[in-house]
Amino acid sequence: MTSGLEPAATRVLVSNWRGRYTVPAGGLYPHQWSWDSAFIAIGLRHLSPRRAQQELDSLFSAQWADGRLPHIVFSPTRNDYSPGASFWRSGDVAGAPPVATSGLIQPANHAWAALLVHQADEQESRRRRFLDRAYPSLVRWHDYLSTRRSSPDRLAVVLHPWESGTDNSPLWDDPLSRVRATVTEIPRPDLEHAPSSERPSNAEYGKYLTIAAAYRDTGYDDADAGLLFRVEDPLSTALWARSEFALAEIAEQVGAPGEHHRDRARALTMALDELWDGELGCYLARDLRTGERQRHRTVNGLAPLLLPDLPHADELLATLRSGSFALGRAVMVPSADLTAPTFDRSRYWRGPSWFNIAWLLAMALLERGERAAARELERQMGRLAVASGFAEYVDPWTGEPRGTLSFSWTAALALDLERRFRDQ
Ligand code: 2M8
Repeated sequence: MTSGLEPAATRVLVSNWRGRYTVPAGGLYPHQWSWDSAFIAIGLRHLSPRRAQQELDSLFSAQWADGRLPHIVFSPTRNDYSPGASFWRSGDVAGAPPVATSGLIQPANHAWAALLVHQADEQESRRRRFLDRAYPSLVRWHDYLSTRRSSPDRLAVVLHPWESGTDNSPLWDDPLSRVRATVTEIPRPDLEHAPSSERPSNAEYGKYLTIAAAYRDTGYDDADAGLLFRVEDPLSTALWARSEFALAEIAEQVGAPGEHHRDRARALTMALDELWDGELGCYLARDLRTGERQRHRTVNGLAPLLLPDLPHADELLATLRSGSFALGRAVMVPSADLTAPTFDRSRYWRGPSWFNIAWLLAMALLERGERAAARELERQMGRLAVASGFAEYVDPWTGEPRGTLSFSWTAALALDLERRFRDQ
């Protein structure tokens, strides 16, 4: 057990709480983010199951009529984040909620989070009818993914690097190289909260805004043939599959049939084979505009370890332990291949180690019977979370803090993992 973790993590989560949801960080990210909220709820459930429910309820209340859960739900009181509500113009779209949101999505970890929140206090969850409310939202969300965001090979598709959650991963370099930035005004309020060497570049931001504006200008039409970015992502596919397994359990809790969710989860697991690269020993992303696989080992490609009956699990575990990710030797798990020319130890999703990824891989290792390795990740997460001031990410060799501090999912997930080991 890391001394001081629980009170310090609690302070972060309390100070980032905004009455119905938690901001990822007070300065850099002053709104509600989709996959952050799910990770945050997983930790918050230990402190207040009720707040954890509210966190997810708040996100679900911003669901679009087509079923999408937006990647950002904007606070009306803050306009110091870019691109903000006036860029996304969700109010112009039929079927968008009354509150301003972005039109993008993020990886689907929500059903998994909802199940864990329910399990934290089943009585309180039943009393407040939490799953009865969450279930229909989650069904519509997963139906949106399956009807609007599946590739012909039935893999999860991202229409923007921001949708992957791993914004400037090397996986997106080649698809981005084909995008000509037409947006020239690039506000960077983020650089007031983190050094530019730890954030995506201006060139990347120009392309991010161009791709987002093109999508917005179609009225957020997922099927539009002119969209500038369309890529199959193994992380989004793996989290969606994992959440389908959870949704099967939620369905059964509310008296609905669950088997078709399990079938979908198994189908997604099988579909991932399209992205397997035996030579690199990792799952890859594939650009649907060119058909090219993106030959980079990244944590996106390790995420399928979360799925049962994964055909290449042993090879993937070997990759995790190899020099590329150096499990047990590096600090937590570097976000990208330590040996690749694209590796950058400070810059966001191109090398630094992130706490949500360490948590996901610790879950996978635990479930695969690799308890000692999971335990080591738990120890590192607890120690580094406190020592770094709950950094957003850390240097993968020294553990030095990078990005912003007092970051909510760092606090939530370090706390969750510690509780799991403590309670066993
Ligand atoms: C980062 O992404 C946002 C855009 O969505 C940004 O850079 O401004 C990513 O790390 C993403 O995964 C995360 O959800 C978000 C908020 O923590 O920040």
